[in-house]
Amino acid sequence: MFWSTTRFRIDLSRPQVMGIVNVTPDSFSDGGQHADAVSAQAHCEQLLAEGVDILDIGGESTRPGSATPSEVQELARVEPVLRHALTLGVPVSVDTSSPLVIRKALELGADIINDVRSLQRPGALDALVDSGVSAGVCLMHMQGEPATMQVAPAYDDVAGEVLAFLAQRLDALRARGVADERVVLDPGYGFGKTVAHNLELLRRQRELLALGLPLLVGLSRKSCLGTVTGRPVDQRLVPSVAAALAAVSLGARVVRVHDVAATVDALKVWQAAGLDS
Ligand code: 7PJ
Repeated sequence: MFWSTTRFRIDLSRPQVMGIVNVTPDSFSDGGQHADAVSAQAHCEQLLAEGVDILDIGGESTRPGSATPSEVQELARVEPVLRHALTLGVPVSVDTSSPLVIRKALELGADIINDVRSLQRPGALDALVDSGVSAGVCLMHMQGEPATMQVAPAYDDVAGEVLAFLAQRLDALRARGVADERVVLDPGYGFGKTVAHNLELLRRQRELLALGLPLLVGLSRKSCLGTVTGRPVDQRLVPSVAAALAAVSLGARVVRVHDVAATVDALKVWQAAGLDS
């Protein structure tokens, strides 16, 4: 199984580690943006040294309760880091829902658009299609919007509803000529889901393979791991690696993580044992 992107046809027969690069400037410090771009560029190199397969650059914090930056602000954060990342020889993904950022990222040569809103913002799917670039896409399920999604998440059948949503978004992309080989699907752990929803979704994750597309999973440091272990966010390395292995053993082909070195090590053991999804 392969993931077809702008410059790379990514071989998913080995589980891939997508490393998270957040570019969220310190709003309290003037000129912090430049400093943040430089440190994010250094972070890309650090992740590369740790064995990352794909870099994922994001300028919008989608943590629960967070405010959305303007598109221009988001682009200013992402662009210098994206330019640098594109020189490093690995596929580069941009974590964005903004039509402006999608358009500009594809102009610059980004390999993948990773959108937690599944290209539902007005103009987002147009920006992808009109670019003429055969970039990869990650479609993710979210109930609600980041500002309010954790207030009262509700489902009758969490796995069934996530699957139905992803199927509907996949159809929307197919209708615009986006080939299936460019698309991966993501259950969206933590996005409008209680801890019980997340755990049920993980247990039933294989049901999401029904569409025949690869799964990408992000559980790294998420609050459900904090609830299960009682650990604050800076002590969730072990829970995150355990979650990544669980996700891969339940069919995920890409794991989106903060702790690249530890995840790469864990997956080496999983692979050496000849285990498969
Ligand atoms: C995800 C994401 C995820 C995908 C974020 C965080 C919140 N993109 N962007 N999947 N999470 N595809 O990392 O805690 O789970 S931002």
